[in-house]
Amino acid sequence: DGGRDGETSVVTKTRPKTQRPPMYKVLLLNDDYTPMEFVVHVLERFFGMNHSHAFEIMLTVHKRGLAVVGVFSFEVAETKVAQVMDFARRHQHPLQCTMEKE
Ligand code: NFA
Repeated sequence: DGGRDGETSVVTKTRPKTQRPPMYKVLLLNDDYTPMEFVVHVLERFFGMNHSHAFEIMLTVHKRGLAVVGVFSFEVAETKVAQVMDFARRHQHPLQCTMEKE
């Protein structure tokens, strides 16, 4: 839709809509039982955070109930959630990790 180009003095440019893949937020949820050190370890191990950043995010989850720990493509987010859930289960901690479309 080039508008009225050629008809009047109004000129518009068409810009093809570039498609970006949907992104997914990975959320970590607070609970009363998972040790703080375990959560810090999870954030370092699966989300590549350094110790002080991991500690900061862990405290945010602890205080606010949840936090976004990363934003990824569907496949990567799905893998992170599965890895965290499996790791927590193997260590018998109730830690919950979920994802939602951004
Ligand atoms: N609330 C947990 C505790 O006091 C710590 C925790 C933080 C658990 C973040 C889950 C997520 N031990």
